[in-house]
Amino acid sequence: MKSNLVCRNRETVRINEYIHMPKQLSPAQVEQFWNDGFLFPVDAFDGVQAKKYRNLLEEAERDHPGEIHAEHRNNAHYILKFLDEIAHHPVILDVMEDLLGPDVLLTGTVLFIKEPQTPAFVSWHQDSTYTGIEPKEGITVWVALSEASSESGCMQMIPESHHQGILEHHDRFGENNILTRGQTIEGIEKERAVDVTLKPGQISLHHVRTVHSSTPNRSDDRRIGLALQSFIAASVKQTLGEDYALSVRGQDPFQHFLRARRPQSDYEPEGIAFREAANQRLSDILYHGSELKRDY
Ligand SMILES: O=C(O)CCC(=O)C(=O)O
Repeated sequence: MKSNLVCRNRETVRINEYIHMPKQLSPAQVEQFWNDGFLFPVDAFDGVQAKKYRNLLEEAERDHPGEIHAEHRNNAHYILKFLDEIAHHPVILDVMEDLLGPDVLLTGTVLFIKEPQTPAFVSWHQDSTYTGIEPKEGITVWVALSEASSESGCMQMIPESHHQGILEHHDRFGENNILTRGQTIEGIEKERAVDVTLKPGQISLHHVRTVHSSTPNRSDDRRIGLALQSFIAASVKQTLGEDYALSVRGQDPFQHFLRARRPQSDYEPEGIAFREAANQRLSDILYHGSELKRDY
């Protein structure tokens, strides 16, 4: 089963390569992604543009703290046009098409912000453990809006860990653990971990079964990332109720997800209401079977 999945991925890539060359990645990068389960850095936009996006985000945090803050971090791209623009960035979508094929959906976004010199961390986990997607195939793109370094608490990945199925996770709900359930895989060989360092405007990609984590921010700047979480091929299903997704590239011939709404302007009432509805569905999915529940 495990090797079938892997072979199928590689086969899919080879078929894509045969029909058309990758649009953005080199064939070596495509191979590296499927072998390792992650790839970085890829340049999406330059540092000047990244600073503009960061300024817009910090303006939103300052002027609309009820909408954008650490506990209200999910799916802000449904109410802010610049986040919707990042989610539809042509370089990012070309990269997703290179890896997932012509029909691509995006199921959501999460703002992962760690304040300077704070203990917030993310425990070792696989993204698709509680998301209900089947098969557990897809890619998270993490967009750096500030420097992600070893000091500022960048993500760490375990190479080739996506070749396994879902490992056992224990819900820890740790105080400084900013993952929803504080879900944790024990016994990771940390010496094999690779630091995913990024400059503002660069992205990393990881498979939704790749084991990863991140440590506290010990730097004097904020560590700001937008996780596009996750991109899936249109054939992937949601098995824990119904969820929304954006059709971001190609067609959506299967319609396994409800069609999400894009913002026409920032903070429009329809957008705010839609985000609340989407976040409620997301919360029902992520906390399925859990006795405890957090606000994010
Ligand atoms: O931003 C972080 O530190 C962790 C993000 C993460 O786990 C993810 O994007 O899947």
